[in-house]
Amino acid sequence: MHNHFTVNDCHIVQLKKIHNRAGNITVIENNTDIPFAIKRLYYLYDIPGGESRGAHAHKNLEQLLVAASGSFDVTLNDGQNSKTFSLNRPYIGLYLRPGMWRDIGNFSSGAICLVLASDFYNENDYVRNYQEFLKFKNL
Ligand code: T46
Repeated sequence: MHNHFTVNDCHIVQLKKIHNRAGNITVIENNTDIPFAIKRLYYLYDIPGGESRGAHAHKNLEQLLVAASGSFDVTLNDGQNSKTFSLNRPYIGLYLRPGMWRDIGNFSSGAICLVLASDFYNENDYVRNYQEFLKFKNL
């Protein structure tokens, strides 16, 4: 059970940017550019102004979040400390360890939150109640 990580174990990942006169490409390869193998990719988009997402933690899932377009803020909470990261470049990722309560908000108009995940969708991997989250963290 991955319940021991803290917000300080989550960090920004600078992704490769290949530039030419026609624009940029950013590449993310399994286990090379990020520390896990990708099993799933999904993206959040058309987020109405003022809305926020998240408000849950994952027990085992590792993720990389990227603002593929626009910007948003990710607030992580490990039960004791919290940290906010502003994502606003398609070549900057945020690596999330398992066991992080997250709130994602302050989405700019047209923002796209790209998520690379280490596993398939599994509702049993979610902790959606904050009191249960604190129990999961042994707090
Ligand atoms: C996170 C943020 C950035 C599926 O059926 N399959 C999937 O792979 C996913 C991710 C979701 N769903 C269904 C489950 C729910 O009925 O879509 C609905 C919304 O999912 P969720 O509550 O996970 O949505 P968000 O946007 O609050 O959170 C998601 C990720 O789950 C989460 O890990 O960090 O995006």
